[in-house]
Amino acid sequence: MKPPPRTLDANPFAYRYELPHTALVIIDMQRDFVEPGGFGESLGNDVTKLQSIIPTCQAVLSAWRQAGGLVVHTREAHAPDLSDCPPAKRLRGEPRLRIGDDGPMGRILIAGEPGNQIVPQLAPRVGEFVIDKPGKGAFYATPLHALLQGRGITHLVFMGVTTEVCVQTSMREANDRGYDCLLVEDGTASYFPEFKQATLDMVRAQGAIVGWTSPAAPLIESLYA
Ligand code: C5J
Repeated sequence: MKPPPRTLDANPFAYRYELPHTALVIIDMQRDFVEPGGFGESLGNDVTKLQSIIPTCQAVLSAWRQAGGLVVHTREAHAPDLSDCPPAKRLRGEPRLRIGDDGPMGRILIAGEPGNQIVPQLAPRVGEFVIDKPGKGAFYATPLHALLQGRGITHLVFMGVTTEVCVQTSMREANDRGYDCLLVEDGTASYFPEFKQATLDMVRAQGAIVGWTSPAAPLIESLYA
């Protein structure tokens, strides 16, 4: 028998989803962005802001796994020969530490390097999808859309970092492809709290123009309902 739809209190109004048609997408919870001693911190960012969401992400992930939902993890990752990294992307940003350079946890944003791995607290499990993406968005130059379409996924729940860069870009890409998206407010973070707040406001403005937002608690409650 088909499981009933689930509903939770969200902003700007209730979010309704069916678990078999919904995927949890965790964006770029990689050691280089989140951990002390990584790329993010070496650029002068306060990584405690990103670390603080790990327990919330763990709680949602655990409830999602228990409910049997599809899980997708992404990593911002380039090929070692940088063939998938446009020079414009590499040349912008901090000149002393560019994509492909040797950083504190291996080559910056290169697939397979220690800093490119997902933090151990949120490590992917067998059967979960891990998408390496060369862009900020999870759909650009990746098999994500085909994978989701193949599984009948119509709704996406987002968590991860950073809110205004890779999370927001991915959510906008998903919205344009027809997915109904929810962003977990306390499951996402930015090095710049004002950018996070602005993103939450932009996403849910004008009747959920990009999607919905909600704290983790009602989402978890809906999973256990
Ligand atoms: C992500 C970035 N993951 N800020 N990357 O947001 O460059």
